[in-house]
Amino acid sequence: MQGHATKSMLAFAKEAVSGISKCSSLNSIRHASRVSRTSTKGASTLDPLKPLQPMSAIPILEDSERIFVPTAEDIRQGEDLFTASKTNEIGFVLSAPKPEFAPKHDMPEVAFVGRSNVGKSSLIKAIFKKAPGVVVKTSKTPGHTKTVNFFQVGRHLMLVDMPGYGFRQPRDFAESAEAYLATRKNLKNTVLLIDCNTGVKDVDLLAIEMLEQFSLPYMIVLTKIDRPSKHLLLRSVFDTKAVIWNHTSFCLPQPFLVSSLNLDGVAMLKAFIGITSGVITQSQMADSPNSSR
Ligand SMILES: Nc1nc2c(ncn2[C@@H]2O[C@H](COP(=O)(O)OP(=O)(O)OP(=O)(O)O)[C@@H](O)[C@H]2O)c(=O)[nH]1
Ligand SMILES: [Mg+2]
Repeated sequence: MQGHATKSMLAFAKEAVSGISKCSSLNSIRHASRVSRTSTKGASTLDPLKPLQPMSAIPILEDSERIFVPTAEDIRQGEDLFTASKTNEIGFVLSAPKPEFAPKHDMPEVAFVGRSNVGKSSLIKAIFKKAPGVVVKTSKTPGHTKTVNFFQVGRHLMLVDMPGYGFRQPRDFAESAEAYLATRKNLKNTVLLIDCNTGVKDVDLLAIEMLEQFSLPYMIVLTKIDRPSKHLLLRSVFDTKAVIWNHTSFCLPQPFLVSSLNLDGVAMLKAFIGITSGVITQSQMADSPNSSR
């Protein structure tokens, strides 16, 4: 990596929302220096990578890879963003079988992609835990989500639940999901989910290749981290990092870890989505010369 660009999270978010090329946005964040903020007590424990560090002789993330260290304020704003209220209505909008049926609006969108059964719908459901009226359908049976489903978060952004690829992938996957990823102007960030218990499979490498071809900024989120032992989880993190290092140019170097079952890591992801969508303004404080952080 030729890491010389120094750009803040705020700059990334601004670029993302102002529609500057997705490619330059993610390259900026990928090569960004560590955001120089001290995490506030309590907030950093929300990062499931942290308890794994004592088991590793080397840093799990180099400073240059640790792009996001959430503060308590980031977490608070992330929680607010995804809490339903009269002034922040959260709900299902529509299912689009093809991109031309997608809703028309000027908000940023964040898409959740991954193998069937990896936990995409469950993660969106976990993110909407404080929006109890929202129904996100999940299932033990792979191939459950068949269309591209849009969920609106106030007037701020949309989360997009995609059909899974791989086993029992919908027949029209190319015309629906792939076409959405290839063409959707509102798409600002893509969350690629990988099951930490199985690791990156060949079919995931194909998905990575596709996202790279589209020059899409994306991040990898390891799911179902409540299942493996800490040692297996740590191995999965290092394997994922190797994939990011060897196969990607547009992927965030920092993998995120989540459990939709016990909500580990979900608050951190909410804050990150808020910031990179330009909704949360934390970095204003971090960037300000008067900032005490
Ligand atoms: N233990 C555990 N199980 C999970 C987690 N997330 C999802 N699951 C389970 O995994 C199965 C699949 O979850 P979904 O969220 O429907 O998966 P999906 O990726 O949306 O699947 P498709 O729509 O078929 O592509 C369900 O049985 C979930 O309960 C998690 O974090 N921990
Ligand atoms: Mg689903």
